[in-house]
Amino acid sequence: MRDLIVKLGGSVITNKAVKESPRIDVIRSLVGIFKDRFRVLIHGGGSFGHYVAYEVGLNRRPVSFEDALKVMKSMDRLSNIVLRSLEEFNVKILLMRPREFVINKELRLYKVFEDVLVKYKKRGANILTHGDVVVDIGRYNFSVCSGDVLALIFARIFRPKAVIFLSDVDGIYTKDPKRDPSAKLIEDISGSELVGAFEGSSSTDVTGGMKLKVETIKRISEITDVYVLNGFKLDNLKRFLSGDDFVGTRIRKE
Ligand code: ATP
Ligand code: IP8
Repeated sequence: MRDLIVKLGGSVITNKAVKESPRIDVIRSLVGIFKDRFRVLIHGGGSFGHYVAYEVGLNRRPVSFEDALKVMKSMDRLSNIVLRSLEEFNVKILLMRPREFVINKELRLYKVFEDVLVKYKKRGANILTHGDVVVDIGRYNFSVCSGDVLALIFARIFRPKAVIFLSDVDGIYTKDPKRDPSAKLIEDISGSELVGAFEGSSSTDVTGGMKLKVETIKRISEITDVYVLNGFKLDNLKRFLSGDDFVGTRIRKE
């Protein structure tokens, strides 16, 4: 049954240390594992969008259409790779780019043209989408709409059984596990407790990025269960899908 929204994190499907380096085998394996289960597949930017975004100053200063387009083209290169994998597995899926249905204001989500998404849902479409550059009606001209925010937008419309985030670590920890060996994996928690776990922590390791991710996850958990799992541990993902014991973070719907 197609009852999931899955976000492939940029940390999994690309090598973030090298500009525009996709992990094609990882993408293929993940598409193979989830191909019959996702209704909406989302991917992040990793070393594609984020690199070029940094180069042109996106989200830090106003950018020209030409610079915004450079970031869009970078995301297109990655989404074309994901799409090719989906085609190899014969998945019937429609690519919808957020630049065509989202507007931001001062870096934050302002408007979603939902009607078209609702209509595609009613007609049974499966959707591929990705973090993107969108028009910003504030000072910046253009800004980023992240894949995490897209997971929230699509969860509201598609009402999936669960939203799955795949990253390069086992789930959400009390602190950044790559920097702090005392970090503990949070296994089962509600959305409001999760935000508290971060705010209550004296850690300064939690980046703005992670904080924003956690806040978005909290909002999704008002709609459905959320799981954060390691996208490299394929057997663990298979166990998760077949209802067996798995390692990861479950954020319970409240
Ligand atoms: P993208 O935005 O490109 O899609 P992503 O969704 O895969 O990327 P990142 O934004 O890279 O994810 O976040 C994952 C990283 O966050 C991990 O590699 C981890 O080191 C870091 N991180 C920081 N704090 C935490 C934390 N408390 N728990 C888990 N990971 C954390
Ligand atoms: O990796 C970012 O999407 P994310 C997309 O999901 C761009 O945050 C354009 C940098």
